[in-house]
Parts: sequence; C-alpha cells; structure tokens
Amino acid sequence: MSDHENKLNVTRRGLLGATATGAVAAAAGVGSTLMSAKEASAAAKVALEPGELDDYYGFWSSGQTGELRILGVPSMREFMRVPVFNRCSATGWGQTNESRKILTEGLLPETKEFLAANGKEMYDNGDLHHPHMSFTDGVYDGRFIFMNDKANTRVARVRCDVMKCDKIIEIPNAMDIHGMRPQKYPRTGYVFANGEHEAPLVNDGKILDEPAEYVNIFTAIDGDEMEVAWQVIVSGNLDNTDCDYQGKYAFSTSYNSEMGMNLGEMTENEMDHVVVFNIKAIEAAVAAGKYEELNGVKVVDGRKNAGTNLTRYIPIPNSPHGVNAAPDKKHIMINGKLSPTVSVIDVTKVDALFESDADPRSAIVAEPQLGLGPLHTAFDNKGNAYTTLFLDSQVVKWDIAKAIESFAGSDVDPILDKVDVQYQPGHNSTSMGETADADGKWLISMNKFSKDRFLNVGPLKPENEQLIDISGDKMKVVHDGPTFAEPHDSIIVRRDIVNPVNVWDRNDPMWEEARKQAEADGVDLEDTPEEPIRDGNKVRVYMTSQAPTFSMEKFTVKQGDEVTVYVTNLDDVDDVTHGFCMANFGVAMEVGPMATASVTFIAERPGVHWFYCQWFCHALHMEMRGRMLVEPRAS
Ligand code: CUK
Ligand code: CUA
Repeated sequence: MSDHENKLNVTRRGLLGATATGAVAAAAGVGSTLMSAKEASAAAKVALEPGELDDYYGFWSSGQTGELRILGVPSMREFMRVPVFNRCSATGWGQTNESRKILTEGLLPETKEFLAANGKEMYDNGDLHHPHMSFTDGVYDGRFIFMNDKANTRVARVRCDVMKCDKIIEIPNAMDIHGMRPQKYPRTGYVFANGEHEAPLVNDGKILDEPAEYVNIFTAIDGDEMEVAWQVIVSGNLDNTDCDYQGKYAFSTSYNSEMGMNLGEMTENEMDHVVVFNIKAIEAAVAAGKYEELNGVKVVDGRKNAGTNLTRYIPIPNSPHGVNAAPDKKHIMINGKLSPTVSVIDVTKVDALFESDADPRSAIVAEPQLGLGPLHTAFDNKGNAYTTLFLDSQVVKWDIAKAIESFAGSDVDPILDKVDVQYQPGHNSTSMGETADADGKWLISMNKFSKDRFLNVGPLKPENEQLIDISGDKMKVVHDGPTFAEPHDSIIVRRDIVNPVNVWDRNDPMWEEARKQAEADGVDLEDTPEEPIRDGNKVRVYMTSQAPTFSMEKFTVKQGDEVTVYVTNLDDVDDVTHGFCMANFGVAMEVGPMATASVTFIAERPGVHWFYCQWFCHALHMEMRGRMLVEPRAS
C-alpha cells in the first residue's frame, strides 16, 4: 500500500483544533462533573491523601531547561529538580567547585578553548530530552539515569543513590546528541546515542557548504566509565534509538535519509529508514583494528556503501521518529510521524538481514495505520501498544498480535481504543513499560500544548502531561499535570527499585578534591581550624555547619585574595540541609546532611560581608550567619 493511500484512509481530527477537540471531549462526557463510578474510582487512585506515598517514581526530562525532574506517579506531584546541563541558584550547580569539575572535565579541549574565548568556563544551557535508567537483565536496576544534551552534544549520568549528576561527557565527532537509550541486556553496559545533525566528520572548517561530504555518527558509551567505547559512521541522519532485549542490536530512526539541508529536501523521499546496528559485529571490527581513530575514538564505517556487516538499513515510510522496544522482548516499534503507521520489526528476523542478505523489509511483521502523526509508543503487560498521535491529539491503544495478523492478510482491526489528549502529544510512557516488567497500570501522555486547560499565564503556556489509567479496556484520562519547558520524555519506575540515601556518606567521591586539599593543608573537614589557611593570595576557609551555626563566626581576607570556602555539614539528620550564601558576591550553594561543598571567588569587594545559611534549617535559621571582613588593598 502506498503512503498516499495510507493518508486517505485515516480520518483527520481537527489539527491543532482546541475548540473542536474540546467540543468532542465535552460530548463524550470528559471533563463533565457527572462521573461514572468507574471514573470516580480511577480518580480516587490518583488523589493521594496528604502524607500518602506514590507507587512510582517518574523521571522527567526538561528539554531546554536542562535539568532532570523527579515526580510521583500517580499523584503527578513534582518532588525534585536535579540540575544537570543547566545552572541552579538553589544548589549552586555550576558554581560549586564540585559541580564545576563535573561540568567541565568531560569537555573536549577545543570546546574549552572556544568557551574561554567567550569568557566562559562551561556551557550555561542544555537541551535534555531523554532520561533513561540503567538496566540489568532487561529491567531497571536503580543505579543510574542517563540523559542526552541535544544543545551541546553531551551525555550525562545521575547517581540514583543521591540523585545528583556525577558525570557529563561531550561526545567527539558527533553533532548534537538526540536519541539515547541504555543497553537492556545483559546490562548497561553501553549507552547508545545518536548524533542528529549532519556535518563533516572532521569539522574544522576545511569543508563547509558541501553537504555531500557530511555524515552522522552513532556512539556507544561505556556507561560504567562514562567514556566513548566506539562510533559508527552512518548514511542519513539519526533521530531516536532503542535496543533489543537480546543485547544484539540497536535501532535508530533516520528522518533525513535524503541528507537534505532544508525542510523540502529532508522530507522529499517517500521512504526513509531505520539503521540496525550489529553490536557484536561492531565490537569484532573494533577488536580487529578495522577502525579509524578520530579525536581519540575508534570510528568504524557503517555506511550503506561501506561493504561492512556492521549495519543494515530497513526502509520505513516517511520521516520515522520514535523507536520503542516492546516488553515481549521481540518487537521494535518504529513510529511513522509523517506516515500514519507504526512499523513493527521482529528482532528474530533481523539475524537473516546480516547472515543472508535477506530483503531488509522482511524483518517488518506489521505496519498498522493508527492515525495522524504517530511519534512514540509505550506498552502494557497484555500485548498492547499505546501510540501518541501528534496531529490527531490522541493516544491510540492497539493489539500487537492483531496488527501482525492483519499485516499477514487477515481481516482484523488492531485498534482497540482511542482517547483524546489535550493537546498534541509527543512522548508517552507507561509504568515500567520500557522494561520486561511492564505492568499495564499507568500511561503518561506528554502533550506539547495546554491551551485552555489551565489558568492563563500569558503567551508562554505550560505543557500538559496527562495521566491515563490503562488498567481497564478503555483508557481514562484522570489527571492534568502542567509542566514548564519542555519535558520530552519520562520513565515510570516502581518505587522499590529506587532507594536513595537520606544522608551523604562522608567518603562520597563527590568532594574528593576537597578531601585532598584539606589533607594537604593538614585540616580535618569535620573538625575545622578557627582561622583560614593562607597560601600566597589563595585563602582556604574551612568551616562546618551544625544547625543553627557555622563553626566560624567571622574570617578576614585581603581584597583580591582568591578565597575558597569549604563547608562540611555535620548534621547527620534526615532533611537538614544547610546552605552557604555570600551576600553581594553572587555565591551560594547547598550543603546536604554530612556533605562537603566548596566555592571559590575573588574577594575584590572590601568591607564587611555577611554570609548566611540559605536553606531554612532551624528556628534560628535567620541567625545562622557570619562575617567575612575584607581588608582593602593598600593604595
Ligand atoms: S523527541 Cu521530543 S517528542 Cu527529542 Cu524524544 Cu519525540
Ligand atoms: Cu542552616 Cu539555615
């Protein structure tokens, strides 16, 4: 069937039609005050009493805000924001020496030079699309969450024991990391990352406006070491990615197989493709030395005409977007975007593409027409898939087995249900749905537009993330959750898998440098001296905090000194975080229970300056302050 026929067969509901959609919803009784008993019970599951805990952790991206967010599901309450690619006023992320190290140590040398030329030490922004947890045997293992930065070609990791970012690396050779997923089996392992935008492989200005010379790069990162393991040059660009449950293949969509440089060129072909990466074959090629070393990375050639067995290209209709591995461990969904279809790959049929040069399309076992603008698919534990329809503003529930029967010629309709969402959904996710332990309870539809769903806050409106009860036959929207720019993706993790600590371990690697410096200075971070340590014009101020006092009531430095303040929080108490803010110095940081944090500044302002605790910690929190006396430079 041609793509044209596909499009004609699908009824198009009002594109971006808030009014029309609202009318349809009202007619269907959605949002009406008259609730059926079933609706009422679904709503009751969501409304937790004060003090009640959620069943799931939700880990949310934040797009161009650059942070990771932690929500509770089903309540949709936001618990925490974990700064990653952004700066944070509350925690001092981007300002403390500990976070500066993380934000700068993984940058490429030329990036450091470029930033320095712009008077910067680090990037201030990021575009975090895809947060995904590490796996062991196909299920989340609660160790790490990995995430991409499309804006500045980076991949970061958050430790789940303390919910802080501990590593950020810039990916050489690739441009603008978009799709990213951890290896599911046997474990993570690799983190697969797609460079989305086309560029010359050595992008040093020798080649400019010659698109024929541009390439795209697929990267496998060692998630334990946070180092690039290898890269593959591909034909076409790369959008989203996922991998199978066998540890054999990764799959990346390409919406620009044309390698076009503008919209017309990028959408020209009726068929684009998904690239299949043969992980074992790539590892073997690397081990056999069949690579080129570029920027310290082993790069193999997986382009169509390279004549290697590292990749295969499966034709997929028009500009595919999301890639989602089903919990049946067998099927990979390729979401059509401009095509109203989802193409279903059977991973057991992929071996033949590499072994016998079978027709690449022979791995496709279903291609149901679902509606307009399919972007991403999530799963339950009953063999059903849930696909977002961006243009239709709907989520469609469909039966994977029936879609396969239908593709084989039988006259069954795989579509089980459609529900209106408000409005224009991108990603969706189900509880445990991207693991082998999918449980079929909740679905989040992450909608790009909220329009009329909330009180108007001006031209910039929040997005709307809706919680949908999928435990019954029919999907039920049970909750609207406004969020700020611009979560793309989320994962919903059973709460028993995530077990963060309440208090930091004093031996945590986070403040390794502070520990070393204190040792060199003959100082115990937990029993600090009364006076600063002077070392030329460098002054190191060691203090502890214990509600409601700092161990140092005052300290004196000279104008122009480079001052480093180390604060160790000795409150070994759940939830007693202190802060250190040096007023009028633009200096502030969080110091968690039993943590050490440090910050460095030039004391260029003479006079009396108060530092205070900026985290409300005690009845006498306001009194938790002290003075820095800065002696003026002798003139
Ligand atoms: S992409 Cu945003 S809706 Cu960056 Cu995962 Cu599909
Ligand atoms: Cu310590 Cu507020």
